Amino acid sequence: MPVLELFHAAPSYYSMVARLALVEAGVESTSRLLDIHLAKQQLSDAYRQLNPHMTVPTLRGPGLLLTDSSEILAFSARQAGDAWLDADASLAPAIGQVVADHYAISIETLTFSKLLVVKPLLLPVVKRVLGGLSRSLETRAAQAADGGGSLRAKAQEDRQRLATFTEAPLARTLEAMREQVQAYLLGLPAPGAGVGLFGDRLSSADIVVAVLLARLSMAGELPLLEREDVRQWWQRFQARPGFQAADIWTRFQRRRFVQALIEARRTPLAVQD
Ligand SMILES: N[C@@H](CCC(=O)N[C@@H](CS)C(=O)NCC(=O)O)C(=O)O
Repeated sequence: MPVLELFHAAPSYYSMVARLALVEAGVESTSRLLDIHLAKQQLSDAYRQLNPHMTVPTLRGPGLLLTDSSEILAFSARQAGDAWLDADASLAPAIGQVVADHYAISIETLTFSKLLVVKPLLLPVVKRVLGGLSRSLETRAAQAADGGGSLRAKAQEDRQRLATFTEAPLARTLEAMREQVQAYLLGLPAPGAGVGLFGDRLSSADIVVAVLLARLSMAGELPLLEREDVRQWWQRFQARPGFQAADIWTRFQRRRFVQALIEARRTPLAVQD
């Protein structure tokens, strides 16, 4: 298969879903790092042409453009074929349900409500950044040659984010997120001794649950995982070579964060052909 390019950011949750899916499915891709935090390269016009949501990840190849991690996950499952249990028609609906329920969890709300409960002094900074972002996106939208629909939608998303963190007490928001995640984890299948949550092979469910547990670990929320069987599966999963190769963060790595920003800025035009 010709080389695919993965546009992603090192610490980004949904980039991790894409990286892990591709690696575990044995699909090779070339890394194109973006600085989504400081330089905000995802908002550039060049990247917007590629992915109108202005989010990472994006997977591009000849005749292929996937702009959402769930699409990259489904693509990986197709590439994996019988190597993943998604190919088993009797298991596919249950696997699909675990994946869909995962995507119903707002990882961003979980991560940020936790961060802001622990560090409340960051709230004014978050408000200022989100307020500034939505204003500058609106300004660009008004001048955009293409009508600026995607920029306006992004500005609206940023206003919605702001509302999430300001309209309800943060501790209550965090509590609601914890309840949702806890219920999700309790609803997972009972893994046996095999590599996968659903049996002796991996599936899309393993990918999303592994990245979710990595994020819980990073946020100091792993105690939400009360089940011993899933804990054991998680221990085994972290020892997989693919877990290392996909660079799944279980803690915040300051030095890697900075390195990835530098690397991303060295290749600012990587989006273009
Ligand atoms: N539904 C999208 C969500 C992607 C997403 O929210 N990515 C975050 C990073 S984890 C992002 O790009 N944030 C930058 C921004 O929204 O400006 C997917 O699954 O790919």
